[in-house]
Amino acid sequence: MEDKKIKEFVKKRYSKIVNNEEDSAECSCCGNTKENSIIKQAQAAGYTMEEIKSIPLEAVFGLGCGNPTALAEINPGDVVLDLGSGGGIDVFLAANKVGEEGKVIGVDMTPEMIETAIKNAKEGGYTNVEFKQGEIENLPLEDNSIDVIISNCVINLTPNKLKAYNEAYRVLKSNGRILVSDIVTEGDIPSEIRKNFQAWAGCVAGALDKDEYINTIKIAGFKDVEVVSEHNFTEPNMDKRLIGKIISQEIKAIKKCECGEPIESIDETGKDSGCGCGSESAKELLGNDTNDDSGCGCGDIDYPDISLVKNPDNPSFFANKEFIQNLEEYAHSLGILNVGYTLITPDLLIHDKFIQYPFTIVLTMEMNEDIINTPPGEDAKDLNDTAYVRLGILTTKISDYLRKNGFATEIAHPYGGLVKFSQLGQKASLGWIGQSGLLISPELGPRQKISAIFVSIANLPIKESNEHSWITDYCEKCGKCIKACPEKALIENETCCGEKETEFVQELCIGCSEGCTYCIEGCPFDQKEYTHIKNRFDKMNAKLRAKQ
Ligand code: B12
Ligand SMILES: C[S@@+](CC[C@H](N)C(=O)[O-])C[C@H]1O[C@@H](n2cnc3c(N)ncnc32)[C@H](O)[C@@H]1O
Ligand code: SF4
Ligand code: SF4
Repeated sequence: MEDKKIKEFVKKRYSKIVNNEEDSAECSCCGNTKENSIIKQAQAAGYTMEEIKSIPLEAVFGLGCGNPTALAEINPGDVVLDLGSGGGIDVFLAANKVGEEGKVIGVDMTPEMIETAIKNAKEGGYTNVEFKQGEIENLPLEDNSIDVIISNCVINLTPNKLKAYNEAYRVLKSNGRILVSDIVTEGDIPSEIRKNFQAWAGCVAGALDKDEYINTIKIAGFKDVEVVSEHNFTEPNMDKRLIGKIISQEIKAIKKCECGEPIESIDETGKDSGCGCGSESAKELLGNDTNDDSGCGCGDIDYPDISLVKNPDNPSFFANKEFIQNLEEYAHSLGILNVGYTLITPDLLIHDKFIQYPFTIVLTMEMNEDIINTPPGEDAKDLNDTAYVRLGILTTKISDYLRKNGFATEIAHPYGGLVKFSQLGQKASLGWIGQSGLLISPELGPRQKISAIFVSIANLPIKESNEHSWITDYCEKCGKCIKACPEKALIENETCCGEKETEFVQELCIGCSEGCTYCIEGCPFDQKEYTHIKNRFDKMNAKLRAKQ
């Protein structure tokens, strides 16, 4: 589903709710059902009758899944921001807490919601509230200007949750905190529900798995991320397949430096430069900080371990076949396409960092159609970054699985520059590096992101041979990626002995800074099946040999 279409659908749905046009029988959560009155729905979300009576009744739509102001420890004088403020329920509750010296700002993308909230504020005589139309992924607010952020059942609706949390981080002051009520999932959600717009607008399809949700907040840079409360979300009309899998959570987190000290300065891009201790936050690592000339954040840097599971004190060194099989099944169930095994050697390290265990598990994940079909630019970069975050999260999950089973691990984040992933993939026999510089695998061609886990398992099933080396000869005759590159970052040179040699001018490549994928799209291995290409190439070579 395209991000823009999702947003339009969500916007339409919430404008219909304001105008009482929504067929609420189809709503799955975050919506008022025919059976439940709005007040009952609000009480079920956690509001007391006293709280409901203290604000304009027209602000209550029964759309929340928690009561964030009750847990956000809002103080008089605070500047509070409500992400996706709807009719203003939480803005008005917070306004009663911050008093006249404080202020509460509500941001919502649906114009009808904003109009209703402004009307409610006027009629309720509120002077310390402000409502702004805008998107939570692009907040119409200054950096470093908010003390407390609250949000109630909104972030699950955005297709780009990392962007929303990055924005929340940007506008928060140092030591500012966020308290979010939101819907998350646990276990598999049927894919037809995931793809359904109605289910997205009803808060289910867009909801992230609970571990991924927490990791997303951490990657945005937040510290002390904590689930304050959680309960199973059910309602009379809920699809039976979802029962027990939809969870309403209240999560709090703080903006502070890794070392626990307040952040001292924010630069012009809104990125914190820490407290001066030199510690790098996950956000800094994924942000625009870069040591290469490509203008993106990839390479050169090591990533912090954001795993929720500690390494075992006395790790195991041997795994039986059944465990390896279960591990691979688990990885595939998460969306990992290939799992390969190899030993890391010094030539594959980009940096001189000590890695305790050389035994390496290499993981690949597909770069989906959306990334490939979106032309270079901001949207493509977002999609590309999201794929890195997703693979980072999956890698962490697989590492957690290993740790829980007694093995010690260390993660090489896909966006990081700890090791050379394409070469590692080749060494693990997952494919071969083509002239584009990318690993080409039978299953995905060049269209993959790669990550790795170093593990204490000394008897990994490492393959001795690599059957894909013929790709070098094929590339010599192809050269389509060179022609496909609009930036002339791939150039064909002739060596002194008349042979062709490809040069990669990385300064010209907009692959990371703009999410360019033309060299992937242009590659025959992206369009045709590996065996088909191999068979034709073998036939052609046989013919040539016969002629000689
Ligand atoms: C920094 C970086 C970039 C930089 C610079 C790349 C570079 N150093 O040359 C820029 C921004 C330009 C870039 C662009 C892209 N990148 Co990049 N990038 C990385 C990163 C983070 C580090 C690579 C690195 O610095 N290596 C260190 C140097 C010293 O190694 P090296 O021996 O010189 O070898 C590298 C290159 O020089 C190149 N190379 C070496 N020899 C030759 C020869 C030729 C002819 C060519 C064309 C390339 C080439 O290949 C190696 C891998 O980058 C890796 C992740 C990782 N840790 O591996 C991803 C990674 C290599 N990138 C990846 C991808 C997908 C891309 C892009 C398609 C962008 C995108 N949409 O994601 C483009 C493709 C450009 C291309 N044709 O190679 C994937 C490749 C997956 C695969 N199938 O192999 C990786 C592995 C990320 C991942 N986790 O999946 N990238
Ligand atoms: C489930 S309702 C919750 C409203 C309110 N928080 C409450 O508890 O009553 C979701 C609200 O978020 C808004 N919204 C959804 N996605 C948004 C986005 N990306 N940016 C800004 N607002 C968004 C919708 O317009 C809607 O008003
Ligand atoms: S990612 Fe784009 S700019 Fe970079 S080498 Fe490939 S086609 Fe060229
Ligand atoms: S486009 Fe052709 S030359 Fe380039 S990597 Fe793919 S097969 Fe090799």
